[in-house]
Amino acid sequence: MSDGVQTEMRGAVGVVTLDRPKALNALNLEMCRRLLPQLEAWAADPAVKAVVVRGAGGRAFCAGGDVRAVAASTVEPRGAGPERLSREFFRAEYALNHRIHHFGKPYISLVDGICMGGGLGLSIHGSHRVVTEKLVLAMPETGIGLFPDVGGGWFLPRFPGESGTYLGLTGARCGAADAMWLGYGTHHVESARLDSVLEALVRAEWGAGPASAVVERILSSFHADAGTSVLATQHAAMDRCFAAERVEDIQQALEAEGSAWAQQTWATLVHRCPTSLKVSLRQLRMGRKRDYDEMVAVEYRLSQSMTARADFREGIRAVLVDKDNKPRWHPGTLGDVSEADVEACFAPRDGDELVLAPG
Ligand code: QUE
Repeated sequence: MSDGVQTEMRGAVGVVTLDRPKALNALNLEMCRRLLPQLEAWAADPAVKAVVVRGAGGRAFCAGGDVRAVAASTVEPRGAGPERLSREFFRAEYALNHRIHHFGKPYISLVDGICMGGGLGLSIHGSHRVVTEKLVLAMPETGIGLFPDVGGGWFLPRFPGESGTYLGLTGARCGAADAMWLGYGTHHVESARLDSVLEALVRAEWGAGPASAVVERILSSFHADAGTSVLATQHAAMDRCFAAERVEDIQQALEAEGSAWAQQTWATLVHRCPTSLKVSLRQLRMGRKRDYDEMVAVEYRLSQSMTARADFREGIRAVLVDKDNKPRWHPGTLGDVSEADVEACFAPRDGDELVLAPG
């Protein structure tokens, strides 16, 4: 059995295929637990020059984490196992992201189709991301009562201007040209040519020089212009509206902006979880000044406090179970989310902190 993920060596390339196509390759605990030791082994093996990660099924790279299973586990009767899933899953997922972040060899994601949330965690921390015309990229967590995790507190503030604040709060979807503009995509290649990209990496002569130079040369030879980014055209308005320190002020700035983009964005924010919005903005501002490893520890605290809230189960119900897309949030308005409520979500967890090996 593949346990949702296949791994194999091809030439000097370790190949990972995320293989849960019916769930759009959403990452579950078993997949994280298989991948982490495999990456450890490949990092330590001098015969491995590079790693390639891709999704099976042709529709998605990875739709996110298996949040449905996590939500189900928070309502099951307390016993020996399932109620621990929230703890075990986020620990395993963030440890995997951390391993990729510090991998040290070329780690190339072939991002062909849907890539959301946990899919960014599997790709953005590596060295290269090849995106295609099928890319749909988003951090949609504020729509299910969570927050942009898997390092979002670190990578979103490092996108151009306030684009990361915009993406993290609204969950807006981007295409390939946007992904290139953000710096998420390092190369843009037609979907139909991805097998040839992998083949070229597998056949490469690695020699004695740096493997990264070989990877760069190969990926560049397949690269084609991705066209005009929609995000880029909204850049100035995004910077004007999303620079504020309070979500209420962002909404007010969008009202004052008045454009069709601003009206749409305002309408999107109104449907997001109010507690998620306030928690996420604080997380994103915190991440401006902290390094990646520090933000992972913060995000682990948030993963535990946010998945324990009723809004998370309600978000999963509305978006993934009943699919009515009409979540009823509590509190239901920004004004009813107090500073103390937000602060409490960030509180250190006695005996349950995530401590990962430094760099
Ligand atoms: C926010 C999320 C996720 C999401 C939708 C959100 C997420 C996730 C999935 C998802 C989608 C389709 C599937 C599946 C999972 O949707 O993390 O198994 O078939 O995994 O608004 O964070």
